Amino acid sequence: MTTVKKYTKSVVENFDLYAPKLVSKEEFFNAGHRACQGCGEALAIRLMCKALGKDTVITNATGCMEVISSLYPTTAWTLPWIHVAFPNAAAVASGVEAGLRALRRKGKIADRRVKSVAIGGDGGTMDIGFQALSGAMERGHDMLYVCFDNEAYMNTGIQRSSGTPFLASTTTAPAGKKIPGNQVWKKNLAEIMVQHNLPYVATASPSYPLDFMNKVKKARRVKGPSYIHCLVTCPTGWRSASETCIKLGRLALETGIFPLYEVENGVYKLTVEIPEKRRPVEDYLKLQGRFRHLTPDQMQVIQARVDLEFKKLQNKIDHSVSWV
Ligand SMILES: Cc1ncc(C[n+]2csc(CCOP(=O)(O)OP(=O)(O)O)c2C)c(N)n1
Repeated sequence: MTTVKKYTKSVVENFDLYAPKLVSKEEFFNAGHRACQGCGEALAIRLMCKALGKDTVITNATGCMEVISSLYPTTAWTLPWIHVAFPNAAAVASGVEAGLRALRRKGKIADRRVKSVAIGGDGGTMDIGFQALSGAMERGHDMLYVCFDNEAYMNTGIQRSSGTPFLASTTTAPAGKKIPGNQVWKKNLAEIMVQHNLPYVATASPSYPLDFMNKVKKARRVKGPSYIHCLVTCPTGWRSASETCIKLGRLALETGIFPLYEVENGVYKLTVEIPEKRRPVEDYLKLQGRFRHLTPDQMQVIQARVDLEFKKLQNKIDHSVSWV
């Protein structure tokens, strides 16, 4: 079993990436947007933009972040930003990248690297935008895709998606007499992206801001396709107190429900230490009204699945081989 690096050691090793004085004070996603109180997604977008810097074009699939950031006649964005339909953010971002390349080749724009970045929610990424995402990644565009996974179609009223956890109550899979919430296990999109042989894939959380920004910077440097799967708290859909936004992200890690790792050219590595004795999943579930109906037996079923998935990840960390 490989030893997991402590976060502090990682900070030391990557000092140039982590040092607060190198974190831009410039804002590219500004205050005054209409996100809910305690929205993890808005916080994550702000951090992502700081890490990306100004030479970036954002393509935003329809969803919460587009709605809250672009109420006519205002905008929270100071980066070039394109709002596109629900299913095609990856397709448009790949077109942006190809267009920039053509203009540079013809000498019509400065010979400077501008990163094309697509963003979408779990519905826009894992369900309806999946075909566009898979195609763009497979074609090998020099672009980054970041999925902000709040685990349901939140913008339109908390409908379940393939990112919704097992047994969470949503408006289209409501816990009641017939069913105890969502009936299927969450899709592992980070793993599906690894299977596209991408040079860089990572999981992230705004509860670990330096780790997240470090990953965005790494992905930005990759010359080719990269993917980051960012778990973000949604107090409205998760029925959680807004002040637990950061705490829930930490509990997701400490329980092993959402480990933070990266996969560089096929090599898996945990980037934030997970306690040797993980916390029980109940610590995470009990803070969220969407799991309020769970019985101790149902929690045990979830615990067993989390233990299994964690073992599978640890196995990949121990045995993965680089393809470069
Ligand atoms: C083709 C199409 N189907 C449905 C919609 C309606 N719609 C807009 S946003 C949205 C939900 C977005 O969910 P998600 O991608 O998870 O992002 P979130 O709002 O949760 O951030 C839906 C269903 C649409 N705009 N276009």
